[in-house]
Amino acid sequence: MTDTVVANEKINPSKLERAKEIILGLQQELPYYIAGGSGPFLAAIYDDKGHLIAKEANSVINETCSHNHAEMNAIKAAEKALNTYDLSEHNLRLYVTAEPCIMCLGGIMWSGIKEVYYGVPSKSVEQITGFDEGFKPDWLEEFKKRNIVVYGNIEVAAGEQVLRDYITAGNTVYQPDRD
Ligand code: AZG
Ligand code: ZN
Repeated sequence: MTDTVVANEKINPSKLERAKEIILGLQQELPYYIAGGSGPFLAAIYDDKGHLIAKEANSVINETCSHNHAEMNAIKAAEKALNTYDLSEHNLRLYVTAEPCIMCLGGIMWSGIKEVYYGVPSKSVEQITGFDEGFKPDWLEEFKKRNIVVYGNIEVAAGEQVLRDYITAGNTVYQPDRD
């Protein structure tokens, strides 16, 4: 499935090219993190000069914490590295292999991250893996109201393949029991 790029501003070709390069790189690295016990999502935070501030994988299983999504881990690492709970003055961009879930949208909102770029859309994550990414009505518009730029559906095919491989290899789909 090839999705077209979505954005909550007029698409800036240089931002999109940079995002493609970074997200494809994250998708290529992700299998090594999975082989080491991480979950199938990877996030990186860069500053406006292109310096890498934090890069973290999902560690729900290997660190036994339901909050440990890639985005939450990367935000926490960036706040520690920069010694602040408010990242807004640092003008940071978050790049992640898949669309943020309902929890991570909240985490991003509270962090002061200025721009979000994601790979595989949630509907595709859900179809491939069975994870429940949550309800997120009009979140691109809601982020726009808060001056948070979002670009999504970037390098989708490569990201989907990593998720398929995660499932085919018999890895855990961590979920609360809803029966
Ligand atoms: C997830 N989606 C994203 N984007 N990142 C994670 O770490 C996740 N865990 N489950 N769904
Ligand atoms: Zn999440």
